[in-house]
Amino acid sequence: MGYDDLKQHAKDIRKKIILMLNKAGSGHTGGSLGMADVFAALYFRVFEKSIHTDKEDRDRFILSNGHINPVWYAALAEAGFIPEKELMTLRQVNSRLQGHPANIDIPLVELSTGSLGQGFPASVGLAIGYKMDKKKSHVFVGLGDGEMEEGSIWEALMAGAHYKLGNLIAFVDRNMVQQAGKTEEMMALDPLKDKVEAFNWTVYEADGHDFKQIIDTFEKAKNNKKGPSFIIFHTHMGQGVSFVLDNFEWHGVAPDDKQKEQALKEIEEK
Ligand SMILES: Cc1ncc(C[n+]2csc(CCOP(=O)(O)OP(=O)(O)O)c2C)c(N)n1
Repeated sequence: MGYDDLKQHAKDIRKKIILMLNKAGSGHTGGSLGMADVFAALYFRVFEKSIHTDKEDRDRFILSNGHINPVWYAALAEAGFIPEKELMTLRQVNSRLQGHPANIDIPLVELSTGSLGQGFPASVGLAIGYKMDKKKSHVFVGLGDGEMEEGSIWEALMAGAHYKLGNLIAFVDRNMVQQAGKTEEMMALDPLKDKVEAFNWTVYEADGHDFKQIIDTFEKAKNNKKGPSFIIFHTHMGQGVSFVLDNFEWHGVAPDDKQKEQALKEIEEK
């Protein structure tokens, strides 16, 4: 699939995020919009058929920063794994689609997450299992930069390198903001690349809104067999919608009806 098609999918994913969050009346708009390009690339290029199977040794994906699940559910609907109209049940009682990912019969949702700092260590465990069983499959795990303030993230980094997990690819949404402010003001992470390299991971950096860079970087990480890979995706919270852009106050706020209309217009025109 070419970059123009990917752009169209990312646009559709962003529109779905706006529509589902407006209907729900609550949820995480900023981070979800910011990762729409990475998720379009994941589901329409990077994973190809590797996770689209019920085989035990499929590639696995875990969303450790579970609060941005609107982008995941929108991508799953865009790729045909969940019915599009089900998106409008987000956060409703008895819906499969709750405010954070729940491993309750939703295709490709491997683990319930949302409590920050839990998904990444679990992905290390999965990768150790695949390595012990000599499987060729990969484990992918998405993180938030604010999430990296959790101590368990650094334990997982230690373990991933210790066990030389060439089958593990972690990527972080480096949007420089978190729930209540800028990451560098709340708990500085930089120099992030140096820190993760010091934990013996191979670290890549890429523009998380550039499809060529996103896909090339995932490709490099897949080919790196000597140990675990860590991708820093430089992104903008709210990418595609001017009044959400880089604004941490949109971390966990849903668009009202007027904001929904403006957001859909801007996404369409971009
Ligand atoms: C253990 C735990 N503590 C606190 C929270 C509440 N919480 C949800 S998201 C978030 C901020 C995370 O920041 P980041 O990963 O940068 O997300 P972004 O704002 O970029 O979407 C917090 C504190 C949580 N879900 N889990």
